[in-house]
Amino acid sequence: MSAPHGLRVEHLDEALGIHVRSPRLSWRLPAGAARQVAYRIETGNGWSTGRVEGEHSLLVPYEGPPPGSAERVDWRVKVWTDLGESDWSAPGWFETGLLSPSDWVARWIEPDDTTGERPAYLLRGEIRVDGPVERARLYATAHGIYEAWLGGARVGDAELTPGFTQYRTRLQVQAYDVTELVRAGADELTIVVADGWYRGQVGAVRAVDQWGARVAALAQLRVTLAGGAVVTAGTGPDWRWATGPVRAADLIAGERVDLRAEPSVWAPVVVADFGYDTLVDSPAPPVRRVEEIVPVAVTRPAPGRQVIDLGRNVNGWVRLTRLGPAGTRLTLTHGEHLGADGDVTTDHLRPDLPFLPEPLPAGMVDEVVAAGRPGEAFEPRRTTHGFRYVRVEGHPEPLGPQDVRGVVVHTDMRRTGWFACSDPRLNALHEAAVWSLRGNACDIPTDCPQRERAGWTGDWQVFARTAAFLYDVAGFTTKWLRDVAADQWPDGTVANMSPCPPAEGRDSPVAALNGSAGWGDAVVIVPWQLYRAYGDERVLAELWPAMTAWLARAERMARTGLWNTGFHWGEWLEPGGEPVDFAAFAAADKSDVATAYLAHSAGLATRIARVLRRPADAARYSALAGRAADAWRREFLQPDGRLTPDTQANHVRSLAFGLIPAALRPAVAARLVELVRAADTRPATGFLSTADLLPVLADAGHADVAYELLLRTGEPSWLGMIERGATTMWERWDGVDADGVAHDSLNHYARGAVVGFLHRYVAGIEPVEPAYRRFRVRPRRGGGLAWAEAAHESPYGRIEVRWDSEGLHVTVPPGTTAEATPPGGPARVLGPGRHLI
Ligand code: RAM
Repeated sequence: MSAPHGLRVEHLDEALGIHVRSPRLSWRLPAGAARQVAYRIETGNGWSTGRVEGEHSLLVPYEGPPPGSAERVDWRVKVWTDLGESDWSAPGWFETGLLSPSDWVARWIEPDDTTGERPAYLLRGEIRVDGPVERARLYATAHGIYEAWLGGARVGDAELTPGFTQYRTRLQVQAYDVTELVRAGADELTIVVADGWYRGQVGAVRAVDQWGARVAALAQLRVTLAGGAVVTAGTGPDWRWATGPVRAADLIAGERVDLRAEPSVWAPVVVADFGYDTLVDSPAPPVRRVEEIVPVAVTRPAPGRQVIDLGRNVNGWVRLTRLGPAGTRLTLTHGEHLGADGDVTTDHLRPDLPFLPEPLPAGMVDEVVAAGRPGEAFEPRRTTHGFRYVRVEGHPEPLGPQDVRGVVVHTDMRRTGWFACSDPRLNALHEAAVWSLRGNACDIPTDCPQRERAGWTGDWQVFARTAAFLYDVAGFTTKWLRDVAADQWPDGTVANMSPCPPAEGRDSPVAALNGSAGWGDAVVIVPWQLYRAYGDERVLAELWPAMTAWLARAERMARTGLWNTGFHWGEWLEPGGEPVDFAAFAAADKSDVATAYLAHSAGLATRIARVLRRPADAARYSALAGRAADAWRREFLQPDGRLTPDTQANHVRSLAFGLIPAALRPAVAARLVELVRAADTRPATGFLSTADLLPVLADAGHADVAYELLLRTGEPSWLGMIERGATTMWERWDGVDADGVAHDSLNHYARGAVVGFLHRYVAGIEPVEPAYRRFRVRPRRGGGLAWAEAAHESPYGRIEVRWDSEGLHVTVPPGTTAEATPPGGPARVLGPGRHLI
């Protein structure tokens, strides 16, 4: 292939319905080329860059005529490289959605339901198309979650649309190519709407009706006929609604379906005026059913109960294809763990919050009544469960693995990172972290897929960097950051979770729990990690107002330089450190954590300001970082290098954030080693510093101790989780205790950030310049490993690293440079191609 390839628009594989008028275009260099010297882009609407000198091949802005609504722009690119002038690439394209409120002729409609029930509603209208269709698009969204059917066919394969955003100000519209589905003549368009996040249970307290007490839908069909005429149709006053087989559907509680039910009487809809101002596109790929799992076992722990075991913990649902005779009522209870009796237990998943009178139900219970029709199946696509096991009650027949599939559901991100080594236990640990990411990327990055399912800022703050190695999370994270910004209070407070349900936000009884250091800092740290991984400057510019508002608040709260006011989660969940008395926990001083984060985030803001060419801001944030670091040192660092508090976390954080003067770093690192030894060579860190524990040890010359910790078994340790059967990472080090009893969530990625050590230290791949344009390959061998390898599909192409008895194998993608350090040898600069050094 002598042409550029892998064309992309923004961070999307399919840029249909975008609202960006100047989308950024990326390509990969022709095979065999090492360096680009110039490029030329041409578009179908007559724009040409001419020959542009330089190496830019990522996120080059389209600067042609601003496209109008529903406009498709084809583009192609050719490059000049060390091989000479290339051919034109195969064409790429992007297509805008409905860009202006005035493009909408469709009206918002609601089912006029006064029963107080929460079924999935069917909303139906007739559309008429006279003449042969050249191109047809459907633009759709809902209050609730929806899917569309045109004629008898499902539109698209996205699930849980329109996705979860801060609906108050941002509601995503999906665009679908329905050219193949629209027929000349009359047809029916049906929108099925269920509660979803909009009206169903959300957040830590599982409040309902957070954005409204009614569901609604908005859909507009735009058909271009063969002659060029455009026909538009959509939801409106002539539509009707009914209920169907889905009697109730809640993302957390579960779904109840009666397959015998015929649609109720069709009644007229109500037209509502929600306007079109909040409608946005999604920079992320949609949620899909991405994989199916064949169960590994079906057991019968008690009469009438069958337990299906998927063999691993996932997010999604099951598809059951044997439902029994008509009238059979099946109850499916999903869980992550089995009790001593071999039956599913969900006790550990019941939210037990200090201000609730009693723990809430765990939810995740589906119910289906069979109609006895041949070929019928149950697949509850309007709920999600975090589960490995399903208890089926009420089935008259024995079930086998052939009757069930586990359906894995998450944002359909591209996989970009892999790791393997000679120790299968580490490979299992890596796999568990990957599955925790997959289990918690359901349109938003969640803390866990079963209990709160909330976009906790702290959790993505600690994991985003590792996630960005494993999957392309650029669009997914950009989308979430827009909600973080939308949720920000006028005083700069960043909400605990985004999208933030009103029940947990500024006007809620728990308002004071928002704005914690380490959590709110996600607004600075996460964009920075995106920039490093993908080279995206626009996301930095877009989030700049939000990050500076956050820093301004912290600066105000840290009047003396020390951030010793406000509520903070602190290090959170150190072994044995769960808050017993929440009031005492909330009142406890966490200024060591908060001040360290202020220094760190202000330091990142300095670097971000430089990227954005804002020298005055860079100077300002550099001074702020310096003041916070000084205040931290005055309060927590003794002249001899002793720290208060004398915890692993404090040592890790201060080393990782560069708070320790160079002369004292060896002493602080040595004390960290002592603390690790005193803890029986085990981690004693919580949420915030676990990811940095092994890296700071390795950076300080204690890679041997880092490896010992990594390979430690028993509790607490990472491999201890694997030994006790974890297939995803646990929220607590004792997620399953020595007696086999489960505690809290068994699917929280936060502690899984340790696999970043596998990528960046064991395999040794780390970006030096954004998007891995220049990257380091510096494996730190140890732990008795005979070999290790990793690959990362970087924006420029695939990086591969392997070390073994032969040496260090490195594959450097076109357009990039590696600084590779072979065992014992000095670093060498490597250009594109394969190397063995
Ligand atoms: C828990 C969540 C989350 C964490 C917060 C502070 O309830 O599961 O992981 O960020 O607390």
